[in-house]
Amino acid sequence: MFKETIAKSVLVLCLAAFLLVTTICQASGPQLQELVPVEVRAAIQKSYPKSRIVELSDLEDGVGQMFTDVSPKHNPVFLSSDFDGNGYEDYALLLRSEKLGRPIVRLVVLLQVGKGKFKAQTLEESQDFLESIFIDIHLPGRVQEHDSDRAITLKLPGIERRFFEKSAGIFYWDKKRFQYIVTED
Ligand SMILES: [Ca+2]
Repeated sequence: MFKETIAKSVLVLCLAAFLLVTTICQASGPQLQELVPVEVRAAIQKSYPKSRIVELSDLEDGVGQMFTDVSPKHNPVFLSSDFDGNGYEDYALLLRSEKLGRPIVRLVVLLQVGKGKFKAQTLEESQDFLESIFIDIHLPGRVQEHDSDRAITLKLPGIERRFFEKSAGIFYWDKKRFQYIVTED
């Protein structure tokens, strides 16, 4: 009888501990920067020492809700793909820092020029609507320019930068450099 009581108490304690840990994990969720590979974080630190990767808490609720399964493959601030077609995985990130006392967000691409060797490039700097900015992969295919007859065909995955419920455009590799096309305004 006594042994049974102890066994039951242990079981209840274990269950309580499990529930507590589960609740804490769900409440905090994954930190976006933890999804970024260490060598990529090191390259960012070197090129943008005063920046940090944008976190979900920087963004308005609507953006967060679109990315309920925040994972390395699907999140609003960090993408990886072979954007320039050289066979190495590249990375695109949103970095937050300050300029003249005001917060800014940079869209940065790290092109992998050799195994584990990165070349950083700033594609864009934003000072407004920082809570609504996010990025996504745009798969190869036809893209129509906003308010124009012009259309292009992406041969490689592009980096789509969106302002939630406002506007969108795609940075895409064209021979030797990134070009930009507005798709929504
Ligand atoms: Ca590449």
